Amino acid sequence: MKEQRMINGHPFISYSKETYTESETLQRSSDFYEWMNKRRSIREFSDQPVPLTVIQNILLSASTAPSGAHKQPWTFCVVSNPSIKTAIRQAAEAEEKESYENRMSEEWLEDLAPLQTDWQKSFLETAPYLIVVFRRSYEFTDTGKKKQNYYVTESCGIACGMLLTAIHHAGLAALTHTPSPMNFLVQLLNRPENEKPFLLIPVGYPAKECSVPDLKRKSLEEITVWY
Ligand code: IYR
Repeated sequence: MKEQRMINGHPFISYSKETYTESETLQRSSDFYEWMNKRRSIREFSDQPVPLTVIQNILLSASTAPSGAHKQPWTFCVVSNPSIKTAIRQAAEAEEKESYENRMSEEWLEDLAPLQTDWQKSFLETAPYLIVVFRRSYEFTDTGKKKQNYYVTESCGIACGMLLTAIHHAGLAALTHTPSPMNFLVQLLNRPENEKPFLLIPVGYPAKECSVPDLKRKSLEEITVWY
């Protein structure tokens, strides 16, 4: 156990971490980029099972994310029950059909053409796990009073980024799916009023035959300004 000392009545522990030589640092940062650049969102999943412990570990990794005032304003609902997955697919497809046919602008549909998506979401039943991330805008105290969380969107976004990285690291793949609107998830998963759906992330192995759009990522020049 690390030794605690108090600062203004609050416990602190000393922190240090492994560092590397300059050449090791160069190598590690480059290797990590090469490896991260192999991550792709997929829409064709295998139904091959994934051990529950793997899902628990990737969620623990996600929850190491920094968050406003360390409130950790997220709930990860993990769905493997086939009838709940079917209910989610049916509700998502109903919304998506309406979106693709009536709600999305021509410009939006044109922008999506390279991805060749449509309203059908069979991956919601095929993927062994659906992780539904909820953002918690506030908490309830023991006496039922509302207590504010901070930077909830930023915190959940970072946690989801770390979740996707942990999924990739475990050799699995995922999709960041945002059926719109997502309110049906509140009812289907029986969530409390302080939680709002944030992202729906199917997780599993890619199908044997899995293709992804041949997208290019922006160059360093395109994404940076140096001062
Ligand atoms: N939610 C729809 C549409 C969609 C929107 C964006 I922005 C994407 O990057 C991909 C899809 C769907 O999931 O099909």
